Amino acid sequence: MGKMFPELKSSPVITRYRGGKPVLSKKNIPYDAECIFNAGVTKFRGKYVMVFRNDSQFNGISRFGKCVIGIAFSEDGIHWDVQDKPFLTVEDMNDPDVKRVYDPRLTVIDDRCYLCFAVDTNHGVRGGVAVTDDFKTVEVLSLTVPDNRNMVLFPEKVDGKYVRLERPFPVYSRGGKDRFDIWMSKSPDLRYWGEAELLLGVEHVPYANDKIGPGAPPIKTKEGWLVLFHTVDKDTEREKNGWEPKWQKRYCVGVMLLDLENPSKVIGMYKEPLIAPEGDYEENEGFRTNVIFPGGLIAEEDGTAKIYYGLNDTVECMATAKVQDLVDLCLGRL
Ligand code: M1P
Repeated sequence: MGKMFPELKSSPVITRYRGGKPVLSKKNIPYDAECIFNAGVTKFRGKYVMVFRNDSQFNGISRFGKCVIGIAFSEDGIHWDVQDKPFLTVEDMNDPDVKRVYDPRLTVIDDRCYLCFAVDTNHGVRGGVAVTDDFKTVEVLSLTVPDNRNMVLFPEKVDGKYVRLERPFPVYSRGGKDRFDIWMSKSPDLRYWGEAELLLGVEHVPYANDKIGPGAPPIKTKEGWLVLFHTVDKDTEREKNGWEPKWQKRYCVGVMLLDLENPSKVIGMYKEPLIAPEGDYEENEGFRTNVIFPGGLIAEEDGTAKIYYGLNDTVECMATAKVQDLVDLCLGRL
């Protein structure tokens, strides 16, 4: 166990929408729903699109019997029109090995909408890349070997190749426990991936002692690719939390900037959390507690960024900041 970080605070550049209360929760869902969280959000052909994880059929202890990816559309990124049926389910995968689909992310590339998602299989966790043009049919382009997840795509090719961030989770070679990092790989066609390299190690984040992972798909700014990621610190002093008997992890949002031409180069990182769980609602309520899990970052024309995050594996929330402030934090100007 590394050092503990008892006091983590969000950066003052962040404003929680509705004081941190949800933009989407189970009460908005027209079918069986319990936990609505870890959504991917993008703007596609003039509308906001959100794909969200929905766990349902809670067993009363710590497990859910069902998990689907739901879909909602919005004119303003705040009020959501949830579609009557889920967007992607285990059945849609047509693969008896797949047991669960979850944690979707969205990236628009050349007017097509790409989905990254995780699947639990009988043989490990795999990361998927899929494409849709109408949010009715989905074509799965590739699935990684286990264990990998939290994949996000860059919104355009860099130096002629598609680029993704990902979070493999090696166990034997990293001491038999969580110690996971952010990697990058490239592809000529979004099907075949290679040129893998380490982007950011957990040891490079001063307020994490457990693992990190990509969060929202990167957005392009004049000074670099802006990336939100999640960070985890574990404290064995933390006891019962949420609905589970024991939950000792805290998830925060981190922010970094990657070189525009060579995105495997981190050119800046804010040394403190961008968003940390704060207050009773975030620290003590929900299925889990102390979890802020980013999945969407949208840059608006007025320079505002909308940051979407799952809270406590229970609801979906949003915060705002100025894009320039996020860049300045990374570059040590704020
Ligand atoms: O419960 C917190 C999170 O735990 C996992 O995150 P990671 O990828 O860092 O291991 C995932 O199950 C995620 O969905 C969940 O929010």
